[in-house]
Amino acid sequence: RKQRGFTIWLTGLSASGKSTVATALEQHLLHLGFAAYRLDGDNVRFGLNKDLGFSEKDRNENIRRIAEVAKLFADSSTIAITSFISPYKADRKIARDLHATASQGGDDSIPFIEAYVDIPLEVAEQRDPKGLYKKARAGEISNFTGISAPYEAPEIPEIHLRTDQLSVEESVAKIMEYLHSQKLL
Ligand code: GGZ
Repeated sequence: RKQRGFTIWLTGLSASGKSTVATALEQHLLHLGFAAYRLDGDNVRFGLNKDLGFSEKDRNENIRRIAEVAKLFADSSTIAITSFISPYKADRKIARDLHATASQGGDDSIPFIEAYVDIPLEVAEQRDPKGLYKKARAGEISNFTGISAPYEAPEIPEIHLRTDQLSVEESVAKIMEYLHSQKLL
């Protein structure tokens, strides 16, 4: 049977490990011969979404566009892996509902898998690889997620990754287990 596309939607705080897990998962899938493509800040926020900042409204639009693009990739039988904070529950629901809507000509919905990349805020703040939490605490960055802007954690994500307790390989293995259990691979 031909591989079906789907979207793996990673959500979590800055410095939670989203990009690291997304990159490792993409590599793993590519090595197995699956078509996979990662959408992240580097290839979306500097291009398609370079007109958007970090206000609530701009984040709403950021996530809406990313969801549309992920759906297009998935519709082309690629495994789309998105790696954005996506802090608002309502936005993640919009992304999910969009995938549930039948695609052009098809009657099938596209699977949408939410993976919560979960670490305590304190750990993210200790990691602070780019010094952004420090700047946010000092008031040099406004609307910073977890400090001066909300992060609404998923209540029932398909996959829950405690990345402060799991290695990158263990996180990838946990995602792979889920995908196999759902017969997505
Ligand atoms: C949160 C910010 C902010 C503010 C810049 N709040 O750790 P990073 O640097 O590499 O990842 C963060 C990234 C978040 O962009 P997203 O597109 O994922 O956010 S959202 O889904 O909420 O639209 C961080 C950097 O951008 N960054 N300012 N104020 N993160």
